[in-house]
Amino acid sequence: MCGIFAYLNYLVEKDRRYIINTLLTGLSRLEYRGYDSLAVNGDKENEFLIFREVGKVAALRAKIESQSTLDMNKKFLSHTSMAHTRWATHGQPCEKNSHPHRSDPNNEFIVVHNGIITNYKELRTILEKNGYLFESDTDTECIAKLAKYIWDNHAKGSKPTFTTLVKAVCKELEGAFAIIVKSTHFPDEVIATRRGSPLLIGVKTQKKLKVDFVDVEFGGAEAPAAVAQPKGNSLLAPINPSHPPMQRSQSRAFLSDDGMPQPIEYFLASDPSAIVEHTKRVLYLEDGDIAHIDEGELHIHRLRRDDNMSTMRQIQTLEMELAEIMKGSFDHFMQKEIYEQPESVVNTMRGRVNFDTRTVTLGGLSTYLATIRRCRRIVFVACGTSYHSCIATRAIFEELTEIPISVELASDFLDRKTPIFRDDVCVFVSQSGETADTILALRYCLERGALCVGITNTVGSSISRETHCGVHINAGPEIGVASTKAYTSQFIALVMMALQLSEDRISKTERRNAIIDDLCRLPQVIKETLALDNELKQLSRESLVKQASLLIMGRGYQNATCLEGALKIKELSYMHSEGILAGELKHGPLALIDENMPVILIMTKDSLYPKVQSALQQVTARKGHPIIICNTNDSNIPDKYRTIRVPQLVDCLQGLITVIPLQLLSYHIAVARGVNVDFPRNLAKSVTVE
Ligand code: G6Q
Ligand code: GLU
Repeated sequence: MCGIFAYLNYLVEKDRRYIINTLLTGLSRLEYRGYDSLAVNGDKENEFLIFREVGKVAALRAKIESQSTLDMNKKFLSHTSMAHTRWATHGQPCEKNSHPHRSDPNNEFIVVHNGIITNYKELRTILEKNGYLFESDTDTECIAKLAKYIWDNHAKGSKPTFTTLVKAVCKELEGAFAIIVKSTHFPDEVIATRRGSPLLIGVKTQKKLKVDFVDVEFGGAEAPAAVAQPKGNSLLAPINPSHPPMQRSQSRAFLSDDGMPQPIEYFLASDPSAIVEHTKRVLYLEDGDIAHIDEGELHIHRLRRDDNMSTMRQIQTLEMELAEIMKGSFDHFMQKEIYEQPESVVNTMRGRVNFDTRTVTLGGLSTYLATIRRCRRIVFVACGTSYHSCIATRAIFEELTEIPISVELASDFLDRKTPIFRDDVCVFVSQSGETADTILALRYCLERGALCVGITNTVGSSISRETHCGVHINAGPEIGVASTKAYTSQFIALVMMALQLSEDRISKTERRNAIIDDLCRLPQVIKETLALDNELKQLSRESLVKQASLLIMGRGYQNATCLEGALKIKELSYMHSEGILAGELKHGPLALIDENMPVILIMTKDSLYPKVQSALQQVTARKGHPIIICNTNDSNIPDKYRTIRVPQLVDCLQGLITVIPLQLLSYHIAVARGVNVDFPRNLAKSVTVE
């Protein structure tokens, strides 16, 4: 999700100014990922100084520089420090929710974290029952408190090692995380571990490394179950004394010729963009790796041997320069975000869809479910792409909930002064959560007593704060102005909402199960669709880039795809494009069709397939020659048509797949036209004015 950075110097003297500047520069390389809050700590006789500021790195820098009592010239021969830029998922963007989070006022354990701990509520309940007082609203804080809980529950003389302690903590965590932990009990040591979120280690030495790998170490004390068992008595399984703490092997990679510790610096980060300017020698941690740095040595541990995982971590050389790394191997953020969709859809569903029990739990709605089920109607209000995600899911909402649904463009909704009543439920969908039209519509509905639900990608945004309840789509920061991964995550969040609302309807069970089963397939099916990229790049350059207009037609669940695809084409390539409901063709748009008008027709297998076939005949009868987006296994399409074949999903989810070729086509047309893809003219990422 966002940005972690840590810097460790061992036998390499640095003053506090250098250390803090290194941390701040590291954060600024990650800043594009988030904009929420930052915290930096510098050591002082084994006490941690923590600085926090909400907003850009510059604000944090200014805050630190204003600390007149801070001796920036103080030198440290060895030192460990860490920093974090937060993309809030749990808890408003504010100082108290900034990282690092601590176990207690003495900072016995402090943690920076990327990701989402999905069982944080359960952990927090247990820890609070045991007297651990929380200071923040984040999921992260339970990691620090859990570490102290485990530490406190081991008698003097049988305290766990740092590695064993963190292993015990990780065993209790569910969800995705990359964390870095420091402790006053283990001064100048650092533990870093990951599960589902990236984390890598840069190594910088004055002498050439002897070998280019680090052995993974196994065995040693099995991490104990650390907290309450289901029956609630929170017994701590003491670490079995017959299993002495893990043996420390030599990290051969970093010993100098005479076997003595050598001066070394480590840079830990969630993205190579924060490391590359210091060193190109990096080692990527794998899920489940527990990296322990102590006295200049790096040890990598694992809970247990994993047969299909290497027993060593190669030290690699980063080839890319900083500029490219910010976008990874992609040329634009939009392209990166299109390709992130197999992962972003997983994050949207993480901890919410249980594919085994086929249940959906949206914690943010739980206390309002009964009210929403009894409402008179559900009114969706949004703008642009977010509006299209509502159009895309309107039919499945109606089918599963049997509640009347209306979908409104915020500006028109306000212009009409649409009647809204106390027994209405109004759902506001907004990636930024700051769109002025949508906010004004929200306040209009609040004034009229409706229950207001927010679906946003930005915790702490105006819409997420002013609505009664809501769902965070967890798509991660979307930098490109043209919305792509936010669209598919909004789409999924709304489908999840419809699934949860209908879980009490036995008659819908079979349909719900089919949808949930296909949500499980989604990441792989998106990957397969992304594999069409080169074909689409060629198509855009051969047939579309020079066109003046492009019509995109479909109906039913694909109507929204046509609208969204047309918007992408317009806003990225400045080419006119229009999404047309195929059923409306004969009511006017058919007049536009001739042999020169480019048409894309979406004809995927669903109940409306025959009707879309007749639209195809109407178009071809006027010498139209449409490109057809159809399913891979569709053998009814005559060879004379250019097809874009995509995997089939259940009808109400198919739009998550058919939109991807249109995202890619719009991207390639824009690139071919030399448009600034990430920042198209006249547009802003968040339209905060009416
Ligand atoms: C589409 C654009 C734009 C956006 C709207 C609504 O690619 O990003 O249409 O969807 O401006 O923005 P929010 O979703 O942030 O309210
Ligand atoms: N879930 C944590 C929080 O909300 C970390 C979010 C992140 O990855 O920045 O603080």
